[in-house]
Amino acid sequence: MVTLTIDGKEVQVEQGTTVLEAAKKVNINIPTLCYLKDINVIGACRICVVEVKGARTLQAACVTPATENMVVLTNTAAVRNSRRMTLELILSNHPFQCPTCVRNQNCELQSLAEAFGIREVHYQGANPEHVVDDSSVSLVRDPEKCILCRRCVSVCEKVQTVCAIGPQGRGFDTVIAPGVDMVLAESNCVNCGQCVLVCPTGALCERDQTEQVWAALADPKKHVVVQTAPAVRVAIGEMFGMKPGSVATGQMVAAIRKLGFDKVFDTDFTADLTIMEEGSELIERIGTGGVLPLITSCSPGWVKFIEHFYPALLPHVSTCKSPQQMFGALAKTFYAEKAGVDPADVFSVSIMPCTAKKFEAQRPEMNSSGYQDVDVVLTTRELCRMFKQAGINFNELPEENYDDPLGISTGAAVIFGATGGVMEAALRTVYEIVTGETLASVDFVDVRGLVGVKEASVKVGDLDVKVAVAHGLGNARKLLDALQAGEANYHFIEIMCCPGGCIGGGGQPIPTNYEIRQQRIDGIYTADEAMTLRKSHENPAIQQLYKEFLEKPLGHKSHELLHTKYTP
Ligand code: HC0
Repeated sequence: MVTLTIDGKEVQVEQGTTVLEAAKKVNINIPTLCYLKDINVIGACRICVVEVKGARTLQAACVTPATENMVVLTNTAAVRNSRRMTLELILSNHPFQCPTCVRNQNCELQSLAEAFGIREVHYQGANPEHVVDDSSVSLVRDPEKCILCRRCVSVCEKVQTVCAIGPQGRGFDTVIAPGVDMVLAESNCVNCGQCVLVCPTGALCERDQTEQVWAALADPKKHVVVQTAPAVRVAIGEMFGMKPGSVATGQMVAAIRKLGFDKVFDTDFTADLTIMEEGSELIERIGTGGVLPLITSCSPGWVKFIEHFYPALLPHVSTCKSPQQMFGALAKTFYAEKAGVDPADVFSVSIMPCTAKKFEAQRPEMNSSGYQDVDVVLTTRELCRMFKQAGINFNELPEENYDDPLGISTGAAVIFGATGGVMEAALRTVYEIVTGETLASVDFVDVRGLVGVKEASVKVGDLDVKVAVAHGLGNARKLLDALQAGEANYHFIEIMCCPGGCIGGGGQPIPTNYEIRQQRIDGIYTADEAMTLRKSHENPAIQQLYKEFLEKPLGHKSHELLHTKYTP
């Protein structure tokens, strides 16, 4: 341990701790525009400079280790002047588009400029012109707004191990891009949007499709239905001042209904359906000597990752479509028929925590209703924009329920939104179907939480079912490397693209950090516990769906509508 003094406060930290982290420990907030704990620790932005007694120059707190008897001052005239000058230099090369920027009022650069009272920029930047890259169906990249902090590069490389973007060019001409003259759509970007979550400005954002939804809502010919993903309900409240993890399902449903949707349904309904289909696929593969381990297929960033990086392992991926796409296929078949609406007039919107879902909806495999099954995917952030445009007072809305029957779900479905949730939901059902016994406890806690790779073994009848769960593609890579090396002796693996699972998706409110991810996960399990039914096979609307329409899991209709194949 070392002991140092920061602004007169004594603090004890472990050897190797930076001054920035030591300051946090005593509640002293040092601003920064590039730092990300354990991910981007490069001292690039120079905003976090502090005075260290005995040092000749100001030191960047994020890369300066705390040492014994060190005396640090974080708020002196020299420190403030340096930070102000750095901010002005950054701003001198930044477009002044704040009112029209997607990150207006949620921009770290803007907040700091405001905090430091910058009213004038005394420097003239080079301001080179760059083209906006809007080639991706999920993400938009605006190099002119980029401050070269490298957070996006580090997240893409170190957390997701995708390495889709990096610095290109030199000096004022430096841009963060997939390659010289290359656009995102041509790269191996998996559309996860983790780069968007860490971008301090508006240089990276989701492709906004709210206008398409407004147009559909205004079209009297369109029957507009919406589904909301499990993870949206525990995050959306943050954009209206609620605590992270607040379960705002009822208000969200009420607000969506106010926008004018004809029906408000729940992705959780088809999450339960996914368990019926995927659980049956697992039982079948185990029973018939099929390819094992079976790996979940519901996270589209993950699917694109395995297609790019491990195509030989694709036979392990479940043939089940994701709940979003199962919903889309049913909306324009089963539901349209039931509601007496021409499927050509059904406009199907989904609200997702995820930017990659925009990509998934447009995949050529996702047209089994005879139309594009899901027409538009909006992220949590885009939905909030619509609420704000409509003047909806979210916090004051009385709670409302989803519409029937595609709005009925169980606790097993809501936990899909957290890492380990799909696995836990599957175990709840597979156990009871195989053994015919009722589970003493539905809580499989070994697969919960933010540990990168989790393992468990569950006795199901005579078989010890061995499972593993990974979230974040770097962790997924570890499991896939083990599988390739013949060292992954599992029956079933859950992989979610984003750290923490969908609650940490690239379309969620900003900020999304480690603590907030944990709070949203807590919200997910609170929502699960509040449900009367907590096992997918007990969902009465799913039972009815099989009776009326699908007949049985893995049946002919299921194969037609709910399954697909990803080919290398
Ligand atoms: Fe997810 Fe899903 S749980 S991927 O994270 O499986 O985005 O929330 O909607 O489809 O249900 C995202 C979240 C979903 C799907 C579900 C799955």
